[in-house]
Amino acid sequence: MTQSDTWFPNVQNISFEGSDSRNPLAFTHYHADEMVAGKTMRDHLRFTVCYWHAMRGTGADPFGVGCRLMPWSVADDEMQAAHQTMDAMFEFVTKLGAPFWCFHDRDIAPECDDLAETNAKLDEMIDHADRLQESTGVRLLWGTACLFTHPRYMGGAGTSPSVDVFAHAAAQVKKAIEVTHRLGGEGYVFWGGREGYDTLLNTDMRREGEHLARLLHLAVEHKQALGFEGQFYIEPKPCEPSTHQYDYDAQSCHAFLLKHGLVDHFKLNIEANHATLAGHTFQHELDYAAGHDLLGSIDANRGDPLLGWDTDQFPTDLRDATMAMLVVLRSGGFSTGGLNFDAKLRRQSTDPVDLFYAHIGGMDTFARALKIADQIIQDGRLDELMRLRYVSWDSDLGRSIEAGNASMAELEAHAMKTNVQAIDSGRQELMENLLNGYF
Ligand code: XUL
Ligand code: CO
Repeated sequence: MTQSDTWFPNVQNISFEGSDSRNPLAFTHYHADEMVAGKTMRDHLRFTVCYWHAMRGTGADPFGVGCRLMPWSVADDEMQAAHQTMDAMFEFVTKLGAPFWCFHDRDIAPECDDLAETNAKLDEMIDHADRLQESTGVRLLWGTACLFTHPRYMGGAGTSPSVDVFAHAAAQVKKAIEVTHRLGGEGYVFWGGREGYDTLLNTDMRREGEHLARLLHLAVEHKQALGFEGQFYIEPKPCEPSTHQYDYDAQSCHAFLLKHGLVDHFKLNIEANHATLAGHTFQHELDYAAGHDLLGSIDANRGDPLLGWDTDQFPTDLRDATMAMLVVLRSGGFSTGGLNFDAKLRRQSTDPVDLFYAHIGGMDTFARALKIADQIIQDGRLDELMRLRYVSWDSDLGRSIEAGNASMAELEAHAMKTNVQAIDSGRQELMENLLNGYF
């Protein structure tokens, strides 16, 4: 591994110093080689740095333009800036010790007036990324196409009322899958940023759904033609910027995938802040996905409970992270997925070193969460209470209903002789107390 020291000259490689350390540029809990539940922390957590927030974030919000000019963005032309930004990205990820990165096509190379020129510039940056992956050992968790920033996508991409826009989106997805494949990406994400509507007055919802499914089928066909074996993911989000987004939450994505014959080709990339926007907990979305063999990857961040929008803050809530890691561990862990910090610095965090503080905090939070979740599973008291709650289903009658063998008449006969008035305690308070005991 070679490493450059150009963009963060005052930061050394971040190392594990243990929970007594007072060094803010060290890990207190993330110890990559430490074994937890049969695997290293590195292999459990598969931390990923995202290009768009980490390298391209400017602190802009709906009320103000960017207020943070990172040194790698200062250049004579767009391609020089693109090269510098990618160098800075790999220096950052290497010093942080995260094994993965991820990107949108338009994060890494500029968009030009025509698609052929845009693709050529993208290829130049993919060559550069290939070299940097080779020299640093950093790998690509997933790639994606940005189908929401350019004005042409104002009415959606796969769901645009314009067939020309649909074709442009398809071409962009085609190329983005190809370059992800070329970089050895372990997956490819579809986030339907504007695949929804602002008003039903001008929206044919049924037709738009069919079009979106068609785009996804085309992507599956192209993936197969290329021989790309990475996992496809849909990243649910209920709204923002659209009033309603079709891939609303895990359950509605599941229904969409089933309806359109796509369920064998996709898993879900669950994002914490998207879950809360949908009125769910992060744990709910993960649990739904895991329970239906759809849990693929995670965008680890958090919202602000006092703000109703996608603030994409770094995850520092230990309890939330622990509930997430419980679901991940119980479902057997990540295979192609990982924990991607789809999170951005606050507007007032203007120093490049803040990127290190932010990611170190997120990594230590999830490392602690992993250890606590493992302890909860080893200890088994919560699992036992859950098991007892359903124990009546382990009876002959329960098994026969679950197997589809019991008739209405048998159930009626059973009800005649049991006449149940209440069920055993759900033990919620006890379970909450037990949970607190692990922190
Ligand atoms: C937007 C969001 C995206 C996706 C990738 O809310 O989460 O950045 O993760 O397109
Ligand atoms: Co995301």
